[in-house]
Amino acid sequence: MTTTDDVRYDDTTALIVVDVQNDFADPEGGLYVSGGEEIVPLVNAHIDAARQAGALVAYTQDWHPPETPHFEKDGGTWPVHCVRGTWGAELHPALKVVDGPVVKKGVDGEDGYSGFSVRDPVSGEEDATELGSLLEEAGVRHVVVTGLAGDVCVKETALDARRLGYDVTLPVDTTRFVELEPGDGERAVEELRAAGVTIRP
Ligand code: VGL
Ligand code: ZN
Repeated sequence: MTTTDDVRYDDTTALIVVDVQNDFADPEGGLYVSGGEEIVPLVNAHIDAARQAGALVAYTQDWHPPETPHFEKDGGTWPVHCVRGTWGAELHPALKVVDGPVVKKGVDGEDGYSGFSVRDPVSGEEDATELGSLLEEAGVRHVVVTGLAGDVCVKETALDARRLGYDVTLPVDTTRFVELEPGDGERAVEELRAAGVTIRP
């Protein structure tokens, strides 16, 4: 077992690194999350601790087609970001990428807020990604969620992990918030706490 501050890793734990991509983590990115670049070394420390303990490290990547109702220009919410195959969709160059699955979400134009599921923004139809079965096959019981953004994809991933019955921890210093509305970050943390997610400094 290894620890990074208050988070423990062992071989029944998975670290899920959510959307540490240029569009979110680089100030030049299409949907830059303020301070996003600051988390990269902290996330890397968790990746090291997880690896040393034999924990699974899984990454997610928001991966949109050029046109999708996920984008404001096509009737949705967000500025264009993480278009498949572009610089903005690449994992941040300073992120440590170790052996482990990389799960792409939103590939068919769905909203892919949670790493575990995607949802058609028009019909509302939901579909699972491969992340759930990957964790199940690996015998995972504890999940640590990190990355971007804390009030969107990190939140939805953590909530889904709770729904699936995992013990979930969010080291909150390893995320940053979009704050589409002021206060969204604080509300997200409260919602996660209420859902039984352990929040670590
Ligand atoms: C995200 C907004 C839109 C995220 C993805 O990764 O948090 N936010 N798509
Ligand atoms: Zn997106």
